[in-house]
Amino acid sequence: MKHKAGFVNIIGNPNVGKSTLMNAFVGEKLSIITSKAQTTRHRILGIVNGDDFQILFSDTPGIIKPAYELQSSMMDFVKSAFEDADILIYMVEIGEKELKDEAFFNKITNSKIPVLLLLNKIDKSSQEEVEEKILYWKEKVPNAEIFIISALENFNVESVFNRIVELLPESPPFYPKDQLTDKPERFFINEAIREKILLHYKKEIPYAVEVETEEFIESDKIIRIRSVIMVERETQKGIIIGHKGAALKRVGTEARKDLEKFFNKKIHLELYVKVNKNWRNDKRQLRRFGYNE
Ligand SMILES: Nc1nc2c(ncn2[C@@H]2O[C@H](COP(=O)(O)OP(=O)(O)OP(=O)(O)O)[C@@H](O)[C@H]2O)c(=O)[nH]1
Ligand SMILES: [Mg+2]
Repeated sequence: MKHKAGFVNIIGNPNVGKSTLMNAFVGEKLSIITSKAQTTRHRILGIVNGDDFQILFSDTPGIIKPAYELQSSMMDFVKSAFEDADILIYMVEIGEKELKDEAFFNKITNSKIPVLLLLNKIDKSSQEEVEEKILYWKEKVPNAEIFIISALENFNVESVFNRIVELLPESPPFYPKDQLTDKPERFFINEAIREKILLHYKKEIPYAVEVETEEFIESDKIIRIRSVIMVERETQKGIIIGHKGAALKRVGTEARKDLEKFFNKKIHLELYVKVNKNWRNDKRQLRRFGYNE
């Protein structure tokens, strides 16, 4: 049998469920998920291997109009996902309209490659509403094949997967067949910590935070990790730490539990907080944090 392989890139507005879908396809928690917009900041590869196929899923940040350098870098990841896709997944959720960004939306409607439009979160919706939305999207994106899904409840995800396998071009694998992602271990540590910050802090705090792992020492029984949580202002540092350090402790405990599952090993996690003024607009620092293609 001929081998198939290709890039299947998931794009759409913030918070529609792109990361939930990629994790469902891969069967691992590669991408963090929260109810806040702009949870995903990077392009994250999730690889699914079969005997005669390899699918390279890319989760990408939700499409926004960038207001600062970090967000511009996030949109560069989206652009790159348009460039190398063999199949595009355009995800929308029940109740939303087309992308506000016209240039990106035109790229979808003028796409030369197959577009699968996934209408997600149908678990939140009535049959009539779903039918009405299908008609709406057929007219807006006539070149797309439409699927209704619930990424959260794993409804119809398998039909989409089977269709992807049919559409994959013939190609040898791009990555070793036992590889799951292109990101290093430290990336997933940073993300696990950032997820807890998105979950537990309000307003601008999560958007002012970047996490960097400075130490990762693995022995037989335990992994020792030291990570720094960077914020933009002194007041934010106080909020992250909380009264007698309780808030920071909670982040550490919850992230450690997730990481113990992810690495399947005991973890010792040390966290500290540092002010790093204006990192979100500093191109040199953003590069160091991995915000470049
Ligand atoms: N009810 C319902 N909720 C869903 C579904 N899929 C995702 N969600 C929820 O929607 C929220 C956003 O999910 P994510 O997967 O983080 O969305 P995203 O598109 O990756 O978001 P960004 O990374 O911020 O662009 C989370 O609270 C999910 O639990 C679904 O099928 N049904
Ligand atoms: Mg996401």
